[in-house]
Amino acid sequence: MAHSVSVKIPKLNKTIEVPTGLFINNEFVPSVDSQERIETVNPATEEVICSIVAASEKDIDIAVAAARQAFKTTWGKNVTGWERARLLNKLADLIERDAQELAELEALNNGKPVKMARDFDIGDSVQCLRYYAGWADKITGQSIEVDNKSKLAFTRHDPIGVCGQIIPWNYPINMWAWKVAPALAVGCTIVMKPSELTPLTALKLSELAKEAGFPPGVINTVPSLGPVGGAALASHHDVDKVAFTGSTVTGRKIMEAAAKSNLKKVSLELGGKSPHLVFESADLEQAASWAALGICYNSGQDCTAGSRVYVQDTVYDKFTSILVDRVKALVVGDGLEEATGAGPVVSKGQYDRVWGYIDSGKAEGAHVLVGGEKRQSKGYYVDPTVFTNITSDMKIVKEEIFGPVLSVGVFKTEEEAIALANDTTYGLGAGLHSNDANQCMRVSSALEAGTVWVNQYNILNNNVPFGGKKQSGIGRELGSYALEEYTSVKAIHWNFGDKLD
Ligand code: TXE
Repeated sequence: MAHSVSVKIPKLNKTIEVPTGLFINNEFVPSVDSQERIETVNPATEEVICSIVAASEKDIDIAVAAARQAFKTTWGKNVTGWERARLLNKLADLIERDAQELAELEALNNGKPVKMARDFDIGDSVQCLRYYAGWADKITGQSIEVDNKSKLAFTRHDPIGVCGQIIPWNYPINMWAWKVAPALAVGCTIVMKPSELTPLTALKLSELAKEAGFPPGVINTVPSLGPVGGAALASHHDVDKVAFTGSTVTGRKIMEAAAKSNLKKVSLELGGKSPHLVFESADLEQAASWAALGICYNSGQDCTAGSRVYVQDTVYDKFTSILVDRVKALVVGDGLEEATGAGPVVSKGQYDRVWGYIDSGKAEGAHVLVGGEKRQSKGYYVDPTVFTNITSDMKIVKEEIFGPVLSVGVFKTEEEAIALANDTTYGLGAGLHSNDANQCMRVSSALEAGTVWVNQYNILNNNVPFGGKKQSGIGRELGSYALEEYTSVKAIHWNFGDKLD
């Protein structure tokens, strides 16, 4: 069977070849022992785009062996930081060259607007690769004086080895770049398992990695069902580290599998139920714009989606009326249309899940301020839905929905606002809007979250760390902090003269 399929890229009005095989040792190959295929679907039309090979456990073993071989020979042994940087920069250039094509493929498979995929997801990924290219020749340890002048200790930050990377479907290109760039910069090799819902751009990026000149086995891409390929990576005895972004439920399984196999290093970026506080001194127009963006961006399929907004009672009415205007202004439609601000949610499963939450909000007595009605047309669309009259025990307030569904509550005092914000098992993001500088400092210190945004929301930078507290995860991505996730510190104690009696 051919290892590629022709896919029509509508806006560029051309047909491209999308690889459909497993990418191992720089070649697209079939499974060695399985006929299983993954069907990719366009969530705007519900039509199948194409089907691709699904990796079996045996295929994962082969990919891990390829990554191990590259780590032991070419990549892990002879390739300098300069060369790693050159290749990362080259890959960034190729992604930039093909940005429109990749953006359209992403829009077809994920549903998000093309311009968002191109200008944000891809733009940011290119920057991420270049940022870590900058680190590749700057991995340094310390030299440490010890208690004897004839001795010295020093540290080396060695690449940890073969990394299993399991990524989700909400930002397929971004999550690929966030995982791949720091791992490659320090000299690790990779077995990447993209989400079974959105594997197409990861396969296209693998093709570009080969074109950039990465040696065989450095990046291997094995689309597979989570409980097959993902679980195999997490429990593999020859994988040194697993990096995961996805649900807290699956994160727990991955940690358990790591513990039960070889105690591999684990980093987890999991779910959230991020609070957004609006105090009476805030610029309400701005706060409403950020709150709307916080829940509508990427159709709410964002681990830091600001899904709980709490507003001070004195400005509640004014704020909610501006918020309704902002939410209604958003154009929800096919990601291929120029005017679209948010696309459908990614899949039938996610559509049913989000509507299940909307129904539960109604059943539990919350008030629908805007949205909450199903469309009768094709496509997995969910119009932004805002609930008020909420209580802390409602499912829509407690659980991650991962759709454009916002709960708005009210508070009287700063203490109450902080208590409401922190009343969650999650701790990924949090936002606050206030023009009182002391209050901004006090509240941002008190919020239990890995990232706090003050007078803005959901803005990330490649040089600033990102990750969660509580059940939102372990470890940090981005910035220099991510390098620690992919290195292992070795202490060397050197004796250059001391003799035993
Ligand atoms: O997630 P999963 P799903 C949350 C969000 C969403 C919910 C369910 O609330 O509604 O999770 O989404 C792989 N061993 N987030 O079911 O299962 C899977 O193949 C190893 C938040 O899609 O966590 C995919 O590659 N891997 C999140 C990846 O895990 C397994 C982004 C994520 O899928 C596996 C996505 C297993 N046993 C969903 N089972 C965020 N933090 O941004 C599945 N996978």
